[in-house]
Amino acid sequence: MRERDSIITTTLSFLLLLSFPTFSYGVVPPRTLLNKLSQGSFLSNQELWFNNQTLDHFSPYDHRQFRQRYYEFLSYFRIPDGPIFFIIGGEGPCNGIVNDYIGVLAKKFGAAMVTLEHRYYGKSSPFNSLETENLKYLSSKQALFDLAVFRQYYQESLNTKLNRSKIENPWFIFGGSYAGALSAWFRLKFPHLTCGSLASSAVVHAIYNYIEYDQQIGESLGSECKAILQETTQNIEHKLATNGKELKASFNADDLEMDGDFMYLVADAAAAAIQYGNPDKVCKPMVEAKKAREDLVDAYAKFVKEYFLGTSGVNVQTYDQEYLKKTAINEDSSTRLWWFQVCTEVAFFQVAPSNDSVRSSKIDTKYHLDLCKNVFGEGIFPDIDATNLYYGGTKIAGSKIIFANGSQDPWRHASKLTSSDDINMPSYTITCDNCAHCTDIRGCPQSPLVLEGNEKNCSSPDAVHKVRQQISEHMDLWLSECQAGKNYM
Ligand SMILES: *[C@@H]1O[C@H](CO)[C@@H](O)[C@H](O)[C@H]1NC(C)=O
Ligand SMILES: *[C@@H]1O[C@H](CO)[C@@H](O)[C@H](O)[C@H]1NC(C)=O
Ligand SMILES: *[C@@H]1O[C@H](CO)[C@@H](O)[C@H](O)[C@H]1NC(C)=O
Ligand SMILES: *[C@@H]1O[C@H](CO)[C@@H](O)[C@H](O)[C@H]1NC(C)=O
Ligand SMILES: CC(=O)N[C@H]1CO[C@H](CO)[C@@H](O)[C@@H]1O
Repeated sequence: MRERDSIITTTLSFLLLLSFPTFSYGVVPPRTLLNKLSQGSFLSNQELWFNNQTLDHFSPYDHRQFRQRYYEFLSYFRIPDGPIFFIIGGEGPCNGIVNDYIGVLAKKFGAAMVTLEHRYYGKSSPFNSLETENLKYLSSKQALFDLAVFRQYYQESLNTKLNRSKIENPWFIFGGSYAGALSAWFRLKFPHLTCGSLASSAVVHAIYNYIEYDQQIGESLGSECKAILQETTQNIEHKLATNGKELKASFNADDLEMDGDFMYLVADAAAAAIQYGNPDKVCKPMVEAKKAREDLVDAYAKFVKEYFLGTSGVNVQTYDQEYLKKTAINEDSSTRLWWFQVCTEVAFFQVAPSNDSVRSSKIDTKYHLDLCKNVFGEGIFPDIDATNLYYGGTKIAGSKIIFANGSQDPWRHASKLTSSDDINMPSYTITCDNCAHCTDIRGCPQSPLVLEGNEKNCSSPDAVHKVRQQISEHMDLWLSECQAGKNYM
């Protein structure tokens, strides 16, 4: 690594001067898997800093450190022995402790809440430039170690605050989506540091060609809407071949020179509606357009502009590979950072299935591999076998982990859908029409945020309620086993 790039302490002061706009919009491009837990209403958004995080946990020589942002919320905390709820920041800026269902659980259990921003994302970047060479410490393995180190630091600082030493509160760890996988993996790698884990929509199984994503989108759309979107995709592909410039302009996507980038945007808009529990947002206008014999491409362009780029505030540029090459830190850097994790660790290439796909067949393996190479350079491709070897995929040999998934969620096929009762790993699927990504934590719809993850607007509030009941019972048991001084495992 070049010396001038290894900023660490010096550049961190620079980073502090940058002020990031708070994300105020709802949805995030599904291909990035971001779950936008960082937006919406916060229980606390007062920034705190852990100054002494290790940059490389796996080097015996490198002792450089960086600053990691975190938040705490103590209003529900039963002093001094209440549990500590540790909420993992995922693949985006973490702007506070979100007022979702975890807050409801914290109140119920008298828990302190603390959340740590993921390394590199938001204001927790060790470097002031995100060139590929600087990204080599961006991995789930390093992130898990960050969590472990921070957990020790926070317990000690809490003890100091409470004027005591060597006391351990019972810890419980939470995460959704990629952070859900981290939540499960944290139990696997550091079982002595928590009493249990909630792994919501946890994508623990790295998959190379993730065709199940598009298949689930098709299923979740329902047969009528699916057929209309398939026809729409065909019409868009036809126009792309004949008058691409005008077509892209009609989507406000003139910037996307590569057809693959454009078709990815087209696919993601519908996927976002499904992934975050808003199927009507896409199906209602498209079914109406079909019935009125209106132009399907026009109707879809309107949906993309109003819902995906409008209400959800997605930036078209984040689909542009030229833009993804940019190394300066800004509010859209998460897209480049997550692509790096995709291109090195987890893949989840959301390719079109060879048959019956909703998305364009232009979105294939080659598109993804070319993107990895084009954006990050020669030799960057995902080694998912190594990832699954390290964590075990769906055969994860952890314990006291609750897996929860939504029936409509295209990510659920990368999660653990069956229970392993012998080692205390129950798995629940919440089934309803708008139960999708992280419904257990987020309620319905999953984006924009519904305060306290209210389940009232889920098509089956009962289904959500039942699973939440089970989650609460497991937590109660595992926390009390911890408190009784039993082995953490
Ligand atoms: C922690 O970080 C601060 C600020 O960078 C530094 O001054 C201090 O020496 C570090 N402490 C340890 C124990 O590494
Ligand atoms: C902390 O504990 C020590 C020893 O019990 C005691 O002398 C001291 O007054 C305590 N300080 C506070 C701030 O409670
Ligand atoms: C194509 O997809 C349909 C519907 O999903 C399925 O019934 C059929 O078996 C598939 N055909 C092939 C050749 O995979
Ligand atoms: C449920 O949906 C209705 C109608 O869209 C809305 O007015 C209400 O605020 C929603 N309730 C919750 C808890 O979000
Ligand atoms: C425990 C549980 O809810 N299991 C379900 C998980 O999801 C699969 C596939 O959707 C169902 O078949 C299981 O019943």
